[in-house]
Amino acid sequence: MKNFEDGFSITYQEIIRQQSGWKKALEDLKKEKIKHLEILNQFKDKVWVFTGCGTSFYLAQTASNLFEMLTGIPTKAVPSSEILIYPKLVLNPVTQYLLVPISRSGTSTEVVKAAQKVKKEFSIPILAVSCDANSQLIKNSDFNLTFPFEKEQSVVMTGSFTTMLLSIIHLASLLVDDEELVNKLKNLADESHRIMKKFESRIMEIANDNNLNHFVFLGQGPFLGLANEAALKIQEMSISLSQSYHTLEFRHGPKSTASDNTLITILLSESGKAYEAHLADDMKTLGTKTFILQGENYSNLCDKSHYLINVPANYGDIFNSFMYLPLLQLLGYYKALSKNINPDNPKNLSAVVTFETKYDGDHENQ
Ligand code: F1P
Repeated sequence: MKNFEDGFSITYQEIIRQQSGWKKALEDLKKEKIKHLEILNQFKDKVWVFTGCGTSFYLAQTASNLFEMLTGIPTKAVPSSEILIYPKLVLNPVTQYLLVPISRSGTSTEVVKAAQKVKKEFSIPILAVSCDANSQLIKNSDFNLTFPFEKEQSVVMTGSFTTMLLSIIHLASLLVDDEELVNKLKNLADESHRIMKKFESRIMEIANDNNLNHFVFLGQGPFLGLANEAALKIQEMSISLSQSYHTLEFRHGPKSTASDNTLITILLSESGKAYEAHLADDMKTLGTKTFILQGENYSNLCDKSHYLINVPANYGDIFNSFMYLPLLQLLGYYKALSKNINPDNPKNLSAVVTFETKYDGDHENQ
């Protein structure tokens, strides 16, 4: 068995193979078009509640914004634990919902219990999204989005995030009669892989700046979920201090912790790029280093950033997540290597989080 000491990393392999996985998933999802359109038509007048745990919650945040931007269907995103603990803050009695639990394994305790609780106590239908078509979550659901997926051996989620997100974008695209959207979906995997390989050395350069030990990731709208995920990745893989916020929120207090050991990464959006670029320039006065990810058609809004990666023009706020995230996953991976930490074996973590509870569905067992 090859291992980290031999220079092999399963996490790295799973990061760089993810785009080929997208192609396989899309091919399979296309065959389910009729079934998926039926789901959309049955629930397009409901509020779609996306939920998950850890990385899958950040995926839920990103997916809910992108799904609503594409379809106009109202959505919200909550951690599955909130459904268990404060269900009435998530689900009100006058609104009709569809629950969309998201889980790589389909077995994390909170997400499985949340789906059971919602179905049993609130009679809300479940559309589950998982990389494991045979998981408990899928078996307990009314509908599902599953696809062929090479099971991840790594603890941290990488391609599972982007492939499950892509399955949700594909579902949304069925409601949008837009040829340009279909073409972007078709070209996305090749373009993302090209960008990932083109800028891998730039990411290594950033990760090897040993003066940087505090990482802030900023994003608005669908890029907040991505910023949260990027912060978690660098924490999990490299045991580094990281924070994430709505981009413009950073000025309102959190910037007090910024120093010349800080790297502020801004995931620029089409909608907010002027505001976000201005913040990037502001931050330079704090002595921090800035790393901007943006569409190349955003022109030189951030010509003062220390690090800048331009992704292909016109993929915009719907698809730039798929350009940005593989690079941010590599940042966490190479930061781990720079600290001689094995990203395949994150401290205190397991690939799936399950635990026994006193609670059995809707009442406490004494
Ligand atoms: C999600 C999760 C990840 C975490 C780690 C363990 O599990 O908790 O968020 O980063 O990889 O698994 P799942 O419900 O998506 O399987």
